[in-house]
Amino acid sequence: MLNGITEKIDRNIPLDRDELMFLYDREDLDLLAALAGKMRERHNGRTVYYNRNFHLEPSNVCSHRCRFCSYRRDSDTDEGAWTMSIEEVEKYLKDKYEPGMTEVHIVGSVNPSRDFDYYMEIIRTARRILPSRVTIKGYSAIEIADMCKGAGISYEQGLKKLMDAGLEAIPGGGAEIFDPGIRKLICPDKPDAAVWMEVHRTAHRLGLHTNATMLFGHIESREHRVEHLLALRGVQEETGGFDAFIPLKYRIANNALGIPADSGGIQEKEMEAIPFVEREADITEVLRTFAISRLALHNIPHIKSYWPMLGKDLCQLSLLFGADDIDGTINDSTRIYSMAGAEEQHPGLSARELVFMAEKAGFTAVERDSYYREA
Ligand code: V47
Repeated sequence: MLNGITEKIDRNIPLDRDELMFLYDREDLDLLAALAGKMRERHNGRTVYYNRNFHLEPSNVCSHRCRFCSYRRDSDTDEGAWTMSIEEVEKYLKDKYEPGMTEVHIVGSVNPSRDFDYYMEIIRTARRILPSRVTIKGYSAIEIADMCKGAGISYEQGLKKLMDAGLEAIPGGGAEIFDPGIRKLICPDKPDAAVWMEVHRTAHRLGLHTNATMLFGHIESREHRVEHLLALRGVQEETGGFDAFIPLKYRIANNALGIPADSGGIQEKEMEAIPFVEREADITEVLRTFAISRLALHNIPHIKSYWPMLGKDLCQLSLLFGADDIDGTINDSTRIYSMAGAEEQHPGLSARELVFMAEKAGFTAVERDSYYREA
């Protein structure tokens, strides 16, 4: 089977489910590195992309009870909850923006006390405050679906309004794992895969650039991951609108999925029978998953390795397993991953440090904008 697989990779023919599982289950990581390296080289040569960016997280109050999330709070009165007013958003943007930055990444949450206009006003404010070379990338497909539902408008109408306000790209969040059985166990009230995909299809039709993610290393199997990748590949075949795929390693701290069901009081009664996660994916599984992602998604140009989630070392190593993008400077502006136990409690790196990471791993660092043009 291996000869056939190598030939397909050389000829850019998509690998099928069995071939991907055959590779995933092999012991020899070095073979996966070599095959994924071949495909990354065809797409991106020896380039590693990075950008100068920061995040805006206007609220962590969210009506979805995703069991993997350490960040969400039920209501504004809970300890650790925050919701910014538009004035606070404006002040935050002015404080965090530094000359040379090219992207702001906005994470929405599904805050039941905020409506479509609040989320639209955030985008409008960002567009007003930030220079035009800063791309506004914001709101996951799930957040957009919920906002549109709340406003009683279609995804197309909602996206058009957000685009009029200044939205230019959509991040890849909310995809989690598409398999309905696993999805029900880890994020029971989140809209399903079909909703996530329909928002992205609509966005692509309207000309928005978007990314895709997969949350892995919890209770899903390798088969579930391969199915997820194949579903994304299918959407990409239809639309060609995904720029990058980001495999997100599940981090275990401070969330219900990482806590034993018998630890008492933390899990809701009806969730007692639900499996929990004892340990995070080890380094070999993470690298394997990067390689398989690169190989499965022959039609998505970039594989992003997100250092605030993985830590710098693992991020750097993943460049040898198919990743070609290490995201950005971040400027200590995201809390989702530090709250879930990621190594960097105040994630921020200088552009120099990102270049160093890429070059020490044997690649050429290129600063990009949100559309992978040289910045
Ligand atoms: O959908 C939440 C994940 C995602 C945990 O498009 C967790 O450039 C691990 O979408 N452990 C949101 N992961 C983040 C996201 C993203 C990140 C970086 C770049 C881009 C991009 C998009 O974060 C969620 C969920 O899958 N997440 N909690 C956790 N405990």
